[in-house]
Amino acid sequence: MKSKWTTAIAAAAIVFSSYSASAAKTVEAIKSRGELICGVSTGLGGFSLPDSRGKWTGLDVDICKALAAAILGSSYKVKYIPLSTQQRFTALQSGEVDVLSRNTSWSLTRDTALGLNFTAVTYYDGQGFMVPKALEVKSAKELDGATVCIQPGTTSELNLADYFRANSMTFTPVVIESLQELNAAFFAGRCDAYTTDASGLASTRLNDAPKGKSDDYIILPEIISKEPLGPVVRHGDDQFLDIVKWVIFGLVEAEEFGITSSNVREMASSSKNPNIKRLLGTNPGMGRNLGLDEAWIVNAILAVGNYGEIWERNIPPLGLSRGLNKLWSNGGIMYSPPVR
Ligand SMILES: N[C@@H](CCC(=O)N[C@@H](CS)C(=O)NCC(=O)O)C(=O)O
Repeated sequence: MKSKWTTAIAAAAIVFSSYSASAAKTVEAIKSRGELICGVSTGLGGFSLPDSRGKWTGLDVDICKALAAAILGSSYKVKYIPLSTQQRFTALQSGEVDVLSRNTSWSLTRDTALGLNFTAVTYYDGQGFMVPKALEVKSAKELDGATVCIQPGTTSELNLADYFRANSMTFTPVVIESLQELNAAFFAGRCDAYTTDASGLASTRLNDAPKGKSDDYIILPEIISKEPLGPVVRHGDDQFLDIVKWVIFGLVEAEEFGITSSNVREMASSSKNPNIKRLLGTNPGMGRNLGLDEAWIVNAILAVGNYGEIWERNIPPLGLSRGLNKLWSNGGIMYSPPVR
């Protein structure tokens, strides 16, 4: 007769083997199609925006490129799928995209009930308000009775209601799913205020206000929430979750060690620092642990640079400073667990 333990171990083994069978699915699918499918926004300058020839740029896009470089050895092997606020989670759940890299805030409900896993934070943000200067409003506390432009299915929508309730104020939401239509409505004066992540406000003010009119709008000083933005994957694929998480950490770690797109090759061949040798695969093991080539992070850094380079290329043009997104060793909270 089988002991209780043998049965328990056999049951655990079945669970483990079926789990590991499905665990490699996303990476296998990416490798066999030769392309990473990345869900991005429909167009938010600094994060993900296509140019007239369909070339995507932005911080969220650079994360997709880094992932493709780490998994496939080329940052060009990415297909970008633009997704609205409402489409994004369904697209990920249904398998239409491998990863969602789209200014998406980490929250408990999204991380559990939606069947998704947040991987790491690529941008610590918070929600703010933008108003026309002509309104002469100086603080969000003066917005009682305002009409507020907002996209559905966002944390912004939920925080807005909480904030107004907590401050005993009322508002009328103008909810529009299409970003283009929402922006058009706001800049045509249909709303007194526009609310979303502070980064989104800066981007919208700069890129989407009518030509020459950016200065007619101001961003109010209040930040009413925490919005930790980062890539999201589906539940049930630990290897892919690990890869996305550690590629981001690896880019942050590279910044901490002073590894850049221009010196990474030299660092890989001549650095004596054991931390750098491990990260760059000169001392093998980390790539193997992730199920990737040992050059995983070298390829990612060559393609997009370290986290600081990604930041500098995309965010300062929006007029934003690094703030919380500075490295922990530099007064911020951007921090990678050890690569070892
Ligand atoms: N971080 C918030 C808001 C993110 C969000 O989607 N913001 C809008 C307004 S800036 C946006 O990016 N829209 C882009 C689009 O619809 O393509 C969330 O995850 O819910």
